[in-house]
Amino acid sequence: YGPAPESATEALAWIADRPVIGHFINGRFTAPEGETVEVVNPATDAVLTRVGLGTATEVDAAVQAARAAFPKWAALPGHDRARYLYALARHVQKRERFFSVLETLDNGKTIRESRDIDVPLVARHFYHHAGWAELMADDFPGHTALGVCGQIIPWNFPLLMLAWKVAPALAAGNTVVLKPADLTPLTAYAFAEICAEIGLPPGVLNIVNGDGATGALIAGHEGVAKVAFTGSTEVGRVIRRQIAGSGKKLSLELGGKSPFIVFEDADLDAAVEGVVDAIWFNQGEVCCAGSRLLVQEGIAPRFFDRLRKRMETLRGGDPLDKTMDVGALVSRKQLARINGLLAQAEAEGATLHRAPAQMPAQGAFCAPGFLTGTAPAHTVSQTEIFGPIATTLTFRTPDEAITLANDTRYGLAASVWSQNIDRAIEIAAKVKAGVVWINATNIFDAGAPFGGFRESGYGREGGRAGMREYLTAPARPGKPRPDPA
Ligand code: TXE
Repeated sequence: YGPAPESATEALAWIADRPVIGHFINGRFTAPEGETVEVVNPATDAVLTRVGLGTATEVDAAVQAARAAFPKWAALPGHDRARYLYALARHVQKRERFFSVLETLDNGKTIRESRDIDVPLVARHFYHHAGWAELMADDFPGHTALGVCGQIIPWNFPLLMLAWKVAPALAAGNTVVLKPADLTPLTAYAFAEICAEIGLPPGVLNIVNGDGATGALIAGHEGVAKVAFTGSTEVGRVIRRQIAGSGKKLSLELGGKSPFIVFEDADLDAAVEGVVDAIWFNQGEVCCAGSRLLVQEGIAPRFFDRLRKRMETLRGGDPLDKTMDVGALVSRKQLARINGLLAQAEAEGATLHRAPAQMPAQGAFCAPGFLTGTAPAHTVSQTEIFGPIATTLTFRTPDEAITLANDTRYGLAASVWSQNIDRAIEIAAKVKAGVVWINATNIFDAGAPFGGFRESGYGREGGRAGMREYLTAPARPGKPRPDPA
């Protein structure tokens, strides 16, 4: 297919120069004192480099650095903090191509997505929050920053999740200790290099690499005032229990099983394209993926037919090839997990429709597809697959659609497709989800709050609501004191 893979020379040279990825503490890059693990390119199984697993001493050093930096950073006039955020945005933009390739090598996502979606959204997020830093004093009078924020992020959008966490925290005047996922530490490390380059004051952003154990050390550290986590519902639950009663502020952005509801009067071509974005984008490794297709009975056979035809045109393979629609999953472990769920679905009576495209044998590739013949009680209808496979159910009436849509322990996102806008709005209001898209899906904006209900977590990221997560409530004006005289 067409042009040669985008050159990865610069990113590969950068990686070759860093045989071990350590930490970024107090403005300095430190070699890991503990164990290191391999960082693998999931599209080729090649070992790219190694990454340190942060120890208690390293976490403590990072928290102490963040504490020391906090008073000065919080006291800076908003426009001074904004200047740093603008500089970060500009530097990411300037190195857009490098960051995109690095993300694709580390995560397996296609270069089209890292180049056209992840990295531009990262820059947008820093620009947007630079604006908040400037406006804070006027828009949040009496609010103050919290202190040190411990932020733990997953591997599906490594740099973008960093941006979602770091930009509002710094804009509000907090300092940060962030832990990337051990599977995908590269872009966060390159971002730390930008922080050093622009002269971000030491200690304002610290990055400690590591796995779950390092994450637990950060969440549990007594110097941390707020914990922000994106990841699995299981780990979210562990963190909530771990810090209960500590007085720490907590926001959790967890899993989902988001309904994608197609009514008979929908524009079917648009809805089919919607499914492409909902479940095949980023290999389905998206917390708000439209992973449960609910299709009105009268159009179901026609809709599934069109979907199958569209699926046949998807191209899967080398993520660095600009023409690819589907890249590799993040790891072979995720591939095995997904294959296990699919085998279980078939054992429970479901039929798996798979794109005929040949996926490379080497690497963590998973052909896109969807399941029919699934019932609401099937494991696969209730469990987050986190891969490019949608489950399907049919419904007859709008009420039935709402019941099915809400038949989940999650409540992150939903998408409603109908040309009857009154009906679409009515349904949207009845679906329990933090975000509902109408005739659209997976649209993100730095100014729009994102977050879930129920087991999808709580707290919002983005916009005004997202800023509030990083601020104390204003001191209540007390009753005027009686004049002692
Ligand atoms: O997630 P984990 P995993 C879902 C998705 C996926 C499943 C498993 O269904 O298949 O989770 O993925 C850190 N204290 N999502 O196991 O473990 C960990 O190091 C503190 C949905 O990779 O939740 C990483 O940085 N931190 C999700 C981060 O948590 C801990 C995105 C996420 O990893 C920790 C990712 C602990 N005890 C997976 N244990 C989404 N909402 O987008 C682990 N971590």
